[in-house]
Amino acid sequence: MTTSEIQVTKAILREFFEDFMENIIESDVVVVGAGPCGIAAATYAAEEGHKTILIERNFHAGGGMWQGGFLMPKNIIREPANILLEEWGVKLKKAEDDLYVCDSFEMVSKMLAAASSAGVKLLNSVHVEDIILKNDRVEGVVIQWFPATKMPLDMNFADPIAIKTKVVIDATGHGSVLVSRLAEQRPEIKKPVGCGSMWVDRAEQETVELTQEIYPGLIVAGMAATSTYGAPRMGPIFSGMLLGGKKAAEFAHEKISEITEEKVRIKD
Ligand code: 48F
Repeated sequence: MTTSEIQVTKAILREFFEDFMENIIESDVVVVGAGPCGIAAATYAAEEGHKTILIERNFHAGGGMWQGGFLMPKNIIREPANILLEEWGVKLKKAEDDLYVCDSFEMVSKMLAAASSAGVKLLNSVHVEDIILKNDRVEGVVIQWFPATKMPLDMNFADPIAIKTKVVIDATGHGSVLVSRLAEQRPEIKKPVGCGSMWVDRAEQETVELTQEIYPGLIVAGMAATSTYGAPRMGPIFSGMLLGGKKAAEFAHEKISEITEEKVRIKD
């Protein structure tokens, strides 16, 4: 049997466009940012049966997990977030008191494997540059190929496209990209202030507490929540991110149930 170049090209195009039309253009949950928080959020949302898209501007997913701390690829987790990682098959070694340590590449790869098994669709190399803000609700996001955003300004005439969803989760990390965009247009939403100085205990707890629906249709989670409200940074420890991601998925589930109930009520 011979394989032609055209067969390879056709297979890529057919699969990409079918997938995009069927699964991506309209979804239940869009998670922006594939760091620890975003991957956890997307996995739990998909496990609830929601059509879930995870968007990452880099070629690779994993965000801050790859570098561990001080560029040393060992990640620290504290109880009870170790249980989440153990469920995804990550090998953890007890470090100090309630702390565990694992290899960064194992944490990233096993979390991504869990996301994929749950049915999450990953759009990588895609930059989310805006939200769709209609009828006092976030209804989707505006996307562009990340390499296109790197073109020199005098050549950058590429318009983006949009995808629709029921709930958007801002898991973009320190930049709180979607909340920033919302704050530019809604005076009641304060501009993200950036995170405070390092304080592990408080930060780990507050990042989870601050994960919330900031506006109808938009949930802010993980480091994006910390930066939005000026809570302390946590440094190289990831439990708050995983627990924040889980909480964001629970909020998304509640919101989708409310939307579905509302639709049924209107129909009746
Ligand atoms: O930064 P990141 O890992 O955020 P997180 O999941 O976790 C924070 C920790 O890694 C670490 C920490 C210790 O716990 O403080 O910082 O909250 O992942 C954010 C991801 O979002 C992507 C970015 O490339 C990264 O992989 N991202 C950011 N802006 C956009 C984006 C955008 N506009 N469009 C698409 N992806």
